[in-house]
Amino acid sequence: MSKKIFVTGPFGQIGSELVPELQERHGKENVVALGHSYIPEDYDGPLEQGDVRDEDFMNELWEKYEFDEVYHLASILSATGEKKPDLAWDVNMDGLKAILDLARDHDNRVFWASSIAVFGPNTPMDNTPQHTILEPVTMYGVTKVSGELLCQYYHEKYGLDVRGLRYPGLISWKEKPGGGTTDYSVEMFYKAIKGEDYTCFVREDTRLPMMYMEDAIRGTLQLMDADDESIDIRTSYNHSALNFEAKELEEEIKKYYPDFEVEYKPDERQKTADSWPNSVDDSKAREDWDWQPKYDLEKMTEVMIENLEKKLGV
Ligand code: AKB
Repeated sequence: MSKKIFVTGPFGQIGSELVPELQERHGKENVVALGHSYIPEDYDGPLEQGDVRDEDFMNELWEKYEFDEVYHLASILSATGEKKPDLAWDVNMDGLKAILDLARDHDNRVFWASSIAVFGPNTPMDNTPQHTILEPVTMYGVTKVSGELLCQYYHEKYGLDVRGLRYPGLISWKEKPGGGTTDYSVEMFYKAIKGEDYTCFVREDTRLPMMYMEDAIRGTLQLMDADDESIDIRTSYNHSALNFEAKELEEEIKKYYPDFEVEYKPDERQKTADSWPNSVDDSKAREDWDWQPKYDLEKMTEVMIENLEKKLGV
């Protein structure tokens, strides 16, 4: 059955691939996108422009559309958050609180994007468990841990059906990521395909959990489709697919572009990368709602190159 859906951050890396799937399921007219600064010229569907933190504006939207479900994706990511910590706190926390309040008052279901940024240097680095030490060292991570607890609180206190995923670094060709620590994994593809060398901002032995976007979107919809009784994590689920060292990605890309050269020059983002796990245990997601990734490093590299070559006209 069609639902009225509201999406924040609809034109970001995740939103640009999730919105078409939601439009497919519920009909274009039923998916309302909340644009902020960047709006693609060819966007086709109901569109509003404003700030989630503007209470009057948001109340008007709820009156106008009578939403059933919210996908709250808008967020300042880790690297931008380190440059602008106050902004990251305001956008990530006030934005989430505003959405949770509206959803509670209108009996909506909510999806919220958390991240591996909830983990920190004291967290076990390998196969990081679902329930573990959460002591992040970035403002982004602080907002994600606080946000997870807030979601759980709204579920316990008000019965709000809120669900979330701790996304790893997401790799996609449709829309570039912006302001994250894992952005190098996407940048490397663009440079190789354009025939340019790449200066990577983390060390070559930096290993991080990553995921191809198609897996991330499938996981998101699968989580939202799951029966209420099978969901027993209301903070956010560990969500995992693959992990690699930066050098391993370079080598995989070199199978297609043997002349591709990468120089490793770590900058301040290395500290954030070092504080995140090498790999994440997502067995809870697998048990509760049958999560199963499809893309490994080889397959992801193949489809990234195939699609980016088309996109860039190579
Ligand atoms: C970032 O690098 O900030 C994001 C994330 C892992 O949440 N891609």
